[in-house]
Amino acid sequence: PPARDLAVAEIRTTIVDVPTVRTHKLSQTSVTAQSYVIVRLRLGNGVEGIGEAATLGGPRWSEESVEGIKAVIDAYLAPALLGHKADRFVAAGERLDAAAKRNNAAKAAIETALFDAVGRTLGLPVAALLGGAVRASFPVLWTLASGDPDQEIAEAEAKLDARLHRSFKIKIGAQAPEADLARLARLSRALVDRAQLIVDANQAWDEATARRCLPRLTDLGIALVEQPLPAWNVAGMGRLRTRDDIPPLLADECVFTSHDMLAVAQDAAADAVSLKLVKHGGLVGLRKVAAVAEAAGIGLYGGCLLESSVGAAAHLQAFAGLRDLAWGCEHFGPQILTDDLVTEPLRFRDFAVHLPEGPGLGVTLDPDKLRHYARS
Ligand code: MUC
Ligand code: MG
Repeated sequence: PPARDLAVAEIRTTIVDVPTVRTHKLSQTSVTAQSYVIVRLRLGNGVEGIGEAATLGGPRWSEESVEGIKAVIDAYLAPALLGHKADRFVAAGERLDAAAKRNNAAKAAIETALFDAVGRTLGLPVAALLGGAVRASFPVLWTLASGDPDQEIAEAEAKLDARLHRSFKIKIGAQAPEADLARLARLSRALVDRAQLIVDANQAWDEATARRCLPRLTDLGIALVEQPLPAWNVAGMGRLRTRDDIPPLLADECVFTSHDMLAVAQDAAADAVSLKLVKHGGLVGLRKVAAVAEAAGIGLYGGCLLESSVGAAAHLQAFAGLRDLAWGCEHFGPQILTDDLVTEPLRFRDFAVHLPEGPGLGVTLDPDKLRHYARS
């Protein structure tokens, strides 16, 4: 029957720019709008699936930009999947890898759209296609990243009062270590009794700086430190972890592939890993990285790249099936945008973000919003 025609018939890509409610500053860049590539993938049965590739400040957080992602999908990845049966996810991954090296965010957006389209066809959530959900809500943190501690304390207070977030990730590395330590001391004094505080250096420190500053973060009550060293210095992260006066370490930019994850495990270089579709090339890849981490006793953290509700829903569908998401998640992205791209945004309540219900990703693209934010 035509409803079962799962062949990929058409793949369309659109670059969108959505303003953020405030400037978001990290070590290597600063953004006032988030840019995504939205993928719409139509099957032979007429069902459309959607996916999103997020970036952060152009090709600065990683090497992919929305312009590059769109070009690679249009010229190489989409042609490789036309006619392919959408429910053959692993075979689709092989085709995408044969068509282009790396380009993980681009591949993740297409693979997400495959999962959404198949889920919609079968009337099943994507989580069910991945083995089934073990949770429907996720503790979610908020990132403080204006760089102005007065503003940051006020922002955190508002989030606490609204019962939206009680864990905060502070972005450091845009200024000298001593200035960041002074800022962190202020934030810790104001918040540490009522909230969990973690820090993300986005690779800003060298090993000597990390050796000097990390014990001070322990004194300030910082619960976790993300990617203090450059992504290449996995051995350095391992050396830092032999000390007992530093907070636990979270691997982010040093883990893209499952091979990267294995190297981090072999060097005992992290206590936890941040899982992101843009790094792992899709939901299948994310589950592979998670499996290697689990095998090594490394905790799982649900990472983000400030996705809209489209990309955030895809992550939640994948996170829903992980046995233990010890460190919660950070899919606050929809809340930092001035507007969303879906008809019904994700629900944030009681310090958690909730798995949307319904088939596929559980969210529906709003065509008017897509048109409005599309780059001309
Ligand atoms: C990153 O490096 O973790 C995620 C949250 C945030 O504020 O920045 C991103 C990227
Ligand atoms: Mg990070």
